[in-house]
Amino acid sequence: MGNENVKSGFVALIGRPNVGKSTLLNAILGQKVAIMSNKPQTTRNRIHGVHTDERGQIVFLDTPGIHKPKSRLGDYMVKVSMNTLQEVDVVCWIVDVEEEMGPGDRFIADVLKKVETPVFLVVNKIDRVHPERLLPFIDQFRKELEFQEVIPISALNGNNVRTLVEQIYERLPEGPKYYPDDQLTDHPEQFIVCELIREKILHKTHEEVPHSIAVVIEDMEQRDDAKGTVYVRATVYTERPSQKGIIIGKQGKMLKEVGREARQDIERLLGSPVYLDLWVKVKKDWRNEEHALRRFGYRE
Ligand code: GDP
Ligand code: MG
Ligand code: K
Repeated sequence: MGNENVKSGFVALIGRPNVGKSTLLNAILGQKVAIMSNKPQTTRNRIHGVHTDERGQIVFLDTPGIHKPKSRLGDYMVKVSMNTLQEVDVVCWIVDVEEEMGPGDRFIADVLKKVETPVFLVVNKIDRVHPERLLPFIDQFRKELEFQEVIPISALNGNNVRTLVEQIYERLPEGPKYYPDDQLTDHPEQFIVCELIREKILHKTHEEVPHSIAVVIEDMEQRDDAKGTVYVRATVYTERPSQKGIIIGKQGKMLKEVGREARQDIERLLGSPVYLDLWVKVKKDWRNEEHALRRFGYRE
């Protein structure tokens, strides 16, 4: 994997339903992502897809939890999403130029006020309105929040999408590609599998373990059996023995439940039976050295 002079990072896409998030991703990445977006909502911080070219790599994350919570679970989801928003390099807030700003948008603005990540306002569907309506529309949002960039686009006809990608690269740090060039768009599964396992742990332990725990896929292959079982061996890295203890639980009960729930989600994702071999290890101080990579399940 060439790491020289390339940039890489994470971008969260947020916005109300139907503003054109999927259309935009397809415009950026081609049809490859469609597989992802059609999957049932199995994870709260899904990866949508990965853009790779000579400039580097952008990993797009979806954070569906960013809307007004109606339940404690919703509360939890906002929290998880906020953590993601805090950790990514750029947040793209996509809005539909034909939709007036509403309470949902104000809620998103309030959430974004609390994170330090640069926010781009991406004004979509500009093919639908007269250009003179654009500025007053943008001003409503500017009153609520400060944006690093405001980028009007049409995801449908591709207008200005290239500029958006350029502006994203401007904000990314130098860093290694998280996936091999050829592998990622075709095999984003490993990454999602990591996130599914991580999510189950955070959820089941009620956040007694930090969000920074890392899940690494050691091995993932389809077996030659009649059902095409996928064998997954994954290691959960924690910083302290106490965290390891919590994740394993009394007589391994917690780990068993995490494994079962994660396996069910992975089966749904892959459409085949899964054998999940899950391990927990303590690795002191990995956060400092390897935080950026391990955090999102990257493995050299
Ligand atoms: P999502 O729910 O945010 O993922 O939104 P979708 O990508 O599914 O788009 C919702 C609808 O808006 C679809 O019918 C799209 O074809 C349409 N759409 C998305 N982007 C544009 C655009 O730039 N212009 C127009 N006219 N329609 C768009
Ligand atoms: Mg969508
Ligand atoms: K980051």
